[in-house]
Amino acid sequence: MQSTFKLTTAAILVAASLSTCNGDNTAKNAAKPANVVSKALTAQAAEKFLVATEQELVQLNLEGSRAAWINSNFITQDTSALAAAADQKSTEAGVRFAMQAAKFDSVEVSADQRRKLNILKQSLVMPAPQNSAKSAELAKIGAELNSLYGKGNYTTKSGETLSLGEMTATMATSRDYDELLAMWQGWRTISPAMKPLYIRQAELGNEGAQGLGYTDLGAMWRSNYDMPADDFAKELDRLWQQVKPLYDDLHCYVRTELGKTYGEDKVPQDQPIPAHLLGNMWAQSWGNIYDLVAPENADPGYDLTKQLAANNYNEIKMVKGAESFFTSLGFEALPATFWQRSLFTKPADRDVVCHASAWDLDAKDDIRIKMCIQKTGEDFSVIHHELGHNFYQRAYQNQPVYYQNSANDGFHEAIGDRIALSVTPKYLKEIGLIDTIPDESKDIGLLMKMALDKVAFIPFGLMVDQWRWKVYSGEVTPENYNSAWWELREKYQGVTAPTARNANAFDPGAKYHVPGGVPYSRYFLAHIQQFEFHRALCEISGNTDPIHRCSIYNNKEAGAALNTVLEMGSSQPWQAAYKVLTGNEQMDATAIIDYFSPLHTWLKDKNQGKQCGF
Ligand code: X8Z
Ligand code: ZN
Repeated sequence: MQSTFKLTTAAILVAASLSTCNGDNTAKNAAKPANVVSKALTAQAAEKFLVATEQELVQLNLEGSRAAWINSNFITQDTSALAAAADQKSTEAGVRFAMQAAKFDSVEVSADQRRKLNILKQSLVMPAPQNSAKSAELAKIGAELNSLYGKGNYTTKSGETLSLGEMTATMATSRDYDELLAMWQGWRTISPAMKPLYIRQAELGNEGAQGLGYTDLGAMWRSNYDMPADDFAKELDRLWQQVKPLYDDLHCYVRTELGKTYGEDKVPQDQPIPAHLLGNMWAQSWGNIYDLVAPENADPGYDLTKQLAANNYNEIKMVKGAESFFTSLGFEALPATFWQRSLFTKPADRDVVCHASAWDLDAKDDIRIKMCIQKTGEDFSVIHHELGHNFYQRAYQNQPVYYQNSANDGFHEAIGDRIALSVTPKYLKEIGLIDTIPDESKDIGLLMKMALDKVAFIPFGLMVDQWRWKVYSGEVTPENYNSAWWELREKYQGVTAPTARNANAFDPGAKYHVPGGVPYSRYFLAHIQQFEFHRALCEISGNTDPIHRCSIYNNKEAGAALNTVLEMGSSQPWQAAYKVLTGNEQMDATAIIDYFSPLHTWLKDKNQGKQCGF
């Protein structure tokens, strides 16, 4: 199920509950429509409608979240049916609320009422057509897609069945071209079965969006950013153009080094990089191949995965470690129920959706994460990411349900990442995970590792929704789903499929957020925003170190500033929240560019005389 954020399909509900990759929905009593929109359309009638709707939303969110939680933690036909039923109810209610809210379009209401009404009109992720057979079909498709992904695995030629977690570990550590290729191809066997469902979901979602007055579902998604939808698309392009020169130099250097490892016949130096060689199943972040591209004489000399093992960190200790960063900033510790109800490890005996997510079941204190944690430095970062969602959810819990959400969806994704940017060598030494802080001569190595994770991600963060927007607008038709996906992968990332793809391949479906129905531009935004938030909070903390060595650990002033923004929820246009923290109302990529500027200079030097580009 889904939620404003989460996953699946449907829809959901307004802000409530959920967050990021998690799910839930809303709508409690679809059988008793809130027909509180009186015939006289006045500001008082709007208020009455908003109050009544708020009560319904609270109930719907709770019901939808519970069904989604159970389904994601125990994937069976029955739990999928229950989750789909809750999702249908939420979605139908969400559509009804959106239609009713639109009736007040030309009524004079207060700014606060207008904001709430607009939120009701825009917040569905997968709106259903106003037809109960179709809304049931849409909810069922969402649950099925989610199950196909959650249950996905690959049986090798020798008969071994591998989970995504196992394949992810091999993608991160193997340096054997053919083994990597087998994993890469193997995982993509899960998605051809999704394609007919996805086609129908797009049709129904578009019909739902059109019923609410949008040209298509992509336009509806783009309208969620306190600016005209077309301007939002332009903003993404503008930000990408700012980062692209840095990305291009990173790509060029990495391709050269991979050519040395695998041979230039396997990694042609004038072509996009084969997608299975970058340390990640989707080639979306490349930190796992750091050892292949580490700058000579500048290696910081520690590997966080090894340090976690050497210090006996198990999954819980990793989560406790991340929690203590937040409490060091002044945030209250997580509630006991978080520890009792979260899922931290992959169960041996049942199917679960392993993709990490953070949940807010009741918009009070029942916050949880669900994650099949691997004891790696990479997952230590993901845990910070997830807890960022949970601390955000708790910070805005006193807002009206309409505003129990982040300022824009990029904020929700940026907060935990921003904390993880403070997991510097100085911090790791302070908590006893490493013994010595590498000196300045190792900065290029530190920056390289971070760039492989963060800069490499940015074009991927952009292309996923470029693809979906084209699907929803009809520019890309089902026959071209896969070829259009790879055209965008090549255009933005300079990454290519390592083998010709079969006619039935549906490679977008092998990325969680596509079957999960989670919009993806939020992660692109988050990767720009987190560096702006980092810069701002480091300044507040009185940091005097170079920005990539700044950690706000233990700094209560920075924590208080962060909390001010989190507490606002989505009560103001995101530009206002942005201003509170950064002083600007417009996003800007200069913070990430400045952060990596020493590395960029180094890369340009290394790339001199090379034929870069793809
Ligand atoms: O899905 C996530 C989080 C949950 S919201 C683990 N992320 C994106 C992904 O894995 O594709 C975080 C970074 C990008
Ligand atoms: Zn997230």
